[in-house]
Amino acid sequence: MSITIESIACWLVDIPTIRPHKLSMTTMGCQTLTIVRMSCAQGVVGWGEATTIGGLSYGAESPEAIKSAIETYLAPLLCGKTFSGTAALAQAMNGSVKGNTFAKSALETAFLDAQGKALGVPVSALLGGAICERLPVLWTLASGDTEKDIDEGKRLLAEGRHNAFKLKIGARELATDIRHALAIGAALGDDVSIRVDVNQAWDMTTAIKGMHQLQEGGIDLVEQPIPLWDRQGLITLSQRFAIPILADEAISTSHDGYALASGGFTGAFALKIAKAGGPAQALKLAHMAQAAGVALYGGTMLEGTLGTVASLHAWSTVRMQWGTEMFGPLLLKDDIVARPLTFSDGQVTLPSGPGLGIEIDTDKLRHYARQ
Ligand code: MUC
Ligand code: MG
Repeated sequence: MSITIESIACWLVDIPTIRPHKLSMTTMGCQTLTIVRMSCAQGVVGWGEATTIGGLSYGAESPEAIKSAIETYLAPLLCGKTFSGTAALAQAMNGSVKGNTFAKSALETAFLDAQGKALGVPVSALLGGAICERLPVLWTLASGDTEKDIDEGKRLLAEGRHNAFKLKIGARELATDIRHALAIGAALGDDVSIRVDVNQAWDMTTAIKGMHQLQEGGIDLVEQPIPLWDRQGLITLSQRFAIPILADEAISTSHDGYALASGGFTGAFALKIAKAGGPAQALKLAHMAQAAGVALYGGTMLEGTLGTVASLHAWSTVRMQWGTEMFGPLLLKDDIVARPLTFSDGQVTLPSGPGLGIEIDTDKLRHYARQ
């Protein structure tokens, strides 16, 4: 069903985090969501979100630049036009705007929400159809303090909310990071999956040493140990160690995935809708990975509920061998939706209902929107 876009509005929404979240390149105390409302013909309204981490410390688009790209370049391209689906929408956007995948992701999400509502079907149905209603979801322990992380992990295990954890390392010297990771692994027990994310902080020499020690210590997975540009290094590490590598910053699109897989990379790809330009675009990388026998993982940019649900609709259509990390809303003190997602037994439930299946709380949107 074709959708005619009439107008697009955009807000920057600042929401504090429940505790400082320490990554190798920044410490987050607040998350900025770029929220999009797409008003379409027949009164249909779609919502989208683009969110990055720590201003410009993770990716090349800041929240302010995302809003500017949408308002100045992308919205004028789309408003007043009719699109049959995400392929037509992407063609229009990519024809005139290079890169800016975060901004495009918010718009593709809003379009899918509108099209789903117009057709009376969930977004997952527009992306191939959900093969599961609940998805595994881990939690990131990243307070920066080993004892605090152990307490947090034990509490979440006791509550049954999560049974797998990711640790953020790379900011401190290797020996300290290894001690930190192995202490948490030992305290939480053998049944709990522990993975680490280095966020590109190591050089190759440190990575070889670090991977060896993490492998010996029983850590399950190492995410993006070296800089994103070092594709050959990632391939070499993946072939040298039994502990699997998860490529995150190194892969955004199916082109990146193809280059890594055809170069001999083994391991897994972290999919993120923002890196690819939207839920439908991220699935192109997923399908490419499936063809190459590379495992999948549902990644987050620590989005609020809107962006998290958009991702979940896409992730529900493929098998995620490494599960997902779609816990973003739980890291935020508040959100802009009427009903929160349900997290229990290490899983999150995909909302039902047309479109994304969520309702925006416009009072909260007004309250948190930057003036
Ligand atoms: C990243 O690099 O994976 C995902 C989970 C988390 O804690 O940080 C993000 C970013
Ligand atoms: Mg990562």
